[in-house]
Amino acid sequence: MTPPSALPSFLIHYQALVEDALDRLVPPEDQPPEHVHRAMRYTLLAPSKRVRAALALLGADVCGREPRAMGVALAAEFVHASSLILDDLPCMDDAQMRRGQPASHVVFGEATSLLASFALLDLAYRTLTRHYEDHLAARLVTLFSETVGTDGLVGGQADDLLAANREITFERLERIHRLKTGMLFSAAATGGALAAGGLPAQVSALAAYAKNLGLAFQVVDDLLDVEGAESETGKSLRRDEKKTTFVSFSGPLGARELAGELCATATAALAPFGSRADRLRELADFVARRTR
Ligand code: GRG
Repeated sequence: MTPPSALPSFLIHYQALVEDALDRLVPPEDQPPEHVHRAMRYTLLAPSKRVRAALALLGADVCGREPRAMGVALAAEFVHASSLILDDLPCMDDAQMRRGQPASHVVFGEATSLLASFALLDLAYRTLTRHYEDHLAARLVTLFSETVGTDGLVGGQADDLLAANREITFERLERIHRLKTGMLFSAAATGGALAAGGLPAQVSALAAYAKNLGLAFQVVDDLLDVEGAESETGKSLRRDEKKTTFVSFSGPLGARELAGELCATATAALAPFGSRADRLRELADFVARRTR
């Protein structure tokens, strides 16, 4: 049987493809401002599962045109890296480790980390406008801006910070993580489908899949915070003691069950694609069982 931590082979293939393209898009370390470029490359190119890029490529694949999604895949990874740098700052989660190495602010300081984060976000939008024809680029830029803004990652993070040291309802907890994690999963998958010329029904099916998968991903993240090993996850753990999490709400068994249910809801949305969506099903299976 495959060990739970094993990455699906398509994910390993996508990692190499995506990391090579990201590497070529970020200015080299010896180009001024060197320290900002170093910080950008440090977090962006560190080991990552590249799940969001995979969602974009697979979203386009089920619509029949996988290569069209590379711009969306890269934009999703730029946004994600930008958000990780911010999330780890002392004024946010104050985390010391990320992607198997000291967090950006620990190495480069807060000012450089903030600049690197903004510059990565800028590259996300620039990549979309350079990869796609005007009409599609405008649609994708709008999608990503709605994903990042106060109805997306920023909104989720803001409420997550307000909720620290407080008991919150399950509905509020779910909303925070739908915004913080689910929105970018959904933007990646639906953006990939839009880039591939997917039909509205295909885009909606992928949105339903990705938003449930995103929430399942976060539930498992909460489980890993309690049960995981820092050597495997590569990031600071046991950081959630002051937070309401899916584990503090439902206990480890309840959280595991919830993750399984969300993955089942996610994969049910793939029915219209038939066997063409098997790799998206495999990704959901990996998310439910992951240990990193
Ligand atoms: C302006 C971009 C921007 C964001 C501002 C800071 C912030 C608002 C939001 C934080 C969003 C965030 C970091 C959510 C956590 C999502 C999550 C589960 C991260 C871990 O993802 P993995 O495991 O990481 O896919 P790797 O390293 O494998 O890519």
